[in-house]
Amino acid sequence: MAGERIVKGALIGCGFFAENQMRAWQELEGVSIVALCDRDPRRLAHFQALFGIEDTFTDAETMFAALTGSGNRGLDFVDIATTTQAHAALVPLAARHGVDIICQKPFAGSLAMARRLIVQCAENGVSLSIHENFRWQRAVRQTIEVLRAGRIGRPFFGRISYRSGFDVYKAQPYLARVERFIIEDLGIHVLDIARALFGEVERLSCETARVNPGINGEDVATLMLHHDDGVTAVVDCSYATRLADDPFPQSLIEIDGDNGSLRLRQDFELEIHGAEGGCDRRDVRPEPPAWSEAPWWPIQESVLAFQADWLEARRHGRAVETHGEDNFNTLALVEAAYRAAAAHQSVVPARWSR
Ligand code: NAD
Ligand code: 89Y
Repeated sequence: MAGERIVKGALIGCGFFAENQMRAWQELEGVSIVALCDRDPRRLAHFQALFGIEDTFTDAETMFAALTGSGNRGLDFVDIATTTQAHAALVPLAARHGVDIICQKPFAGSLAMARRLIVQCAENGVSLSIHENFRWQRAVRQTIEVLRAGRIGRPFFGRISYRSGFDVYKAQPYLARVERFIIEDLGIHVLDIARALFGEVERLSCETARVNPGINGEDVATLMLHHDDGVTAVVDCSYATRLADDPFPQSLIEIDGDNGSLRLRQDFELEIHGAEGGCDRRDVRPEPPAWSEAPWWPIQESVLAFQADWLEARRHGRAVETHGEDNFNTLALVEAAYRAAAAHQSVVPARWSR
């Protein structure tokens, strides 16, 4: 890395989750966030003080004009950490200014908008990466790697379960107001894990419920996926589950294959059961960064891992796993889940094609 040019980025959206992204950028070598943007001057000032970054803007257009183009200070990428409503304006703006783009989930707000933004990035020759971090949690990643290495043969059944009663509305009050809650906010990550494990989905069905009367959307969802390769997977999510030992924010995973089974348990133990009996047990607990705080360890660790991979991918001229086109297929599962829940029927999800 010695002698390599520092990659310069700007962060748009100085909110709750962006703090993790900023801490991760500051921990990584060879990258520097040189400017901050938030339309709320108080949040901007808070981040400026917290991270010691001088250049701040309340308007993204002004920021790009100041930092890009000939004779300017230079910008390689933008990290968009706003909520979804801002993507439709910010992604094309960044693409027009020729900078690579990282954008938070849930991307774009609709499949039609996602398609438009993906095409605009391609036409402007900039990369689009979606900050889809759950598949980068150490426990989840190790499960993916053991499966991909063929340790249990061909999988035929999976269950990815995320059940908690953690008060997510405290730090993210907008989650109580949205009409679409758990599938779009959280299920999207779990569906992305399902794709990372078992590939694309041919059809799915879904049932939802709202248990908490104080919110507008669904806080429970149970999905059944039929994957192209024949795997049947159950994805179940809940923010209405009361447990003395709440696993937030862990995804627990069960996979049965024709040559063994995997079990990712709540105590961060990954069991690899062989066809001949016997079981290897791996400790896959998070190795969280120093700035990480309970219970967010697995997520904060995965933010650092995702951003480290993005940087590595950029150095080697490859795309990250969750590039725009890839994430379109995760978004398509979210859309299909809401359609399936409304119709009480199984639905064939859309799939990316040009
Ligand atoms: P937030 O409301 O706390 O922060 C968003 C910030 O963006 C606000 O400060 C707002 O003023 C700013 N903003 C909005 N539009 C803007 C614009 N056009 N220009 C400049 N600034 C603008 O939200 P949050 O809880 O931090 O969530 C942000 C995103 O992160 C959401 O999409 C959420 O789903 C996602 N998120 C992801 C994870 C994960 O693990 N990947 C976890 C939590 C949240
Ligand atoms: O917004 C959500 C996410 O992406 O991960 C967990 C979360 O913060 C609450 O569901």
